[in-house]
Amino acid sequence: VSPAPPSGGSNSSWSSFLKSIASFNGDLSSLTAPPFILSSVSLTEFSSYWCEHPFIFAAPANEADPQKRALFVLKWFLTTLKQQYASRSEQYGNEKKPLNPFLGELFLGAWEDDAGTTELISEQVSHHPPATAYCITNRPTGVRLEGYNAQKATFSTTINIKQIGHAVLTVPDPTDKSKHETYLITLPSLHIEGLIYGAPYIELDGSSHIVSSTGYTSRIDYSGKGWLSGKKNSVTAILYKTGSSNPEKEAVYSVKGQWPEELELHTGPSKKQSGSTLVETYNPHTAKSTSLSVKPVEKQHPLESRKAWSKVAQGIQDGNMELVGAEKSRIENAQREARAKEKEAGKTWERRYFTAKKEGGEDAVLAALGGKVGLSVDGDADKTGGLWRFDQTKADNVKDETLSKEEEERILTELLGQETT
Ligand code: HCR
Repeated sequence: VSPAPPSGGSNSSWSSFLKSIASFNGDLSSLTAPPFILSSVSLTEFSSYWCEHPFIFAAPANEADPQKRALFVLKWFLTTLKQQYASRSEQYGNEKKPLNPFLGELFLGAWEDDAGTTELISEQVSHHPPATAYCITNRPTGVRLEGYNAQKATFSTTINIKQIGHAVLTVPDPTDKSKHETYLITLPSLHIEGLIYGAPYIELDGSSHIVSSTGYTSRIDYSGKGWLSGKKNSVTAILYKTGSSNPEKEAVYSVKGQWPEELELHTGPSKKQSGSTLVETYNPHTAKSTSLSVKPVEKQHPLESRKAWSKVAQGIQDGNMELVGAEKSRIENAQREARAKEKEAGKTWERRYFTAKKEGGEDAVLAALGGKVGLSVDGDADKTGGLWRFDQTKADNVKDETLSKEEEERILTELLGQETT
């Protein structure tokens, strides 16, 4: 099959891109992609994909039955997959390469829907290795998701990506607000399909898990279109009592479908089981989604993603690669210099909203639940620059902060390499 480029690209640049992938060194940020697959969106924005439907995110807090709460958490997780992994290919016809965030980059916003206000804080907490941390809180219910992730890529037939990191969902107990339960969430591996046809898209691989402090586990199995059978972006999931010796048979709920298309939620191990009833059919095309509100660029902090990358984004949109290259280099050089200065002064960059657990320090959630889903107690800190947790004290301190003109100019010049007047 002769490689066809995505629309807007040329055959020769797509072919040389494919050739360069074959000798790819595993660092996704170093992948030199042709202009037509460059996205003007930074990876810090991807944290918002956890909450396309805030009312589904907050729903467990209003359910008194712990087993149904666990189902609601599974349902919410499954409903995030479409935006996380298929939104670019649906919007543009192909996956795109996002901007590689700089250390300290922020993406902040909020959703407003029937569940009230849900806030998003996303921060690039590590550059080498690149890792993004996030915290999403539904204000009225207190449901909170916090997590961090990095990617490790390898090449074998195509680009395969393992996600390193995890997420923790905290749900206040609706029957006793002084208590809360936690759900530890592992992240699926993925690979790029369709490269040879010039229409790259994501396929999820293997399994991921959600294990709760209330004694339930969900196992989610992903598969794609095989040579002879199978459908693209397929998923099955079972929810069972943690420790069950035969989860397939003893599942209390099960799910089947294609994550960007339709999902069927049933009671029992499978739809075919006698006595199994359909709980819900979820259709992402008709489900109400809410857009994230982000402050206008003029009102953003200089380290906020859309403000910091605005010139690069403009260049990508206009196809002006000279501008893109120059503006990217400006930020990268300024960042390199800032790190060198910090090193000289014996300082490290202070993260604005997150703090890494001290090396060897115990994390209560990982200690209690990590072993059940194959996560180590150190949260793979060596591969993500730290075991990152949201720091409420830091967040409270920056809440009322107003930047002076001088401070803003200092950030622009010293951290982003911009000339100010
Ligand atoms: C792999 C990927 C960057 C990482 C993206 C992650 C894993 C980031 C965290 C989100 O919560 C989930 C997520 C979703 C994305 O699907 C995944 C991206 C898909 C492609 C992108 C590569 C770096 C792009 C490679 C370029 C291709 C077209 C050759």
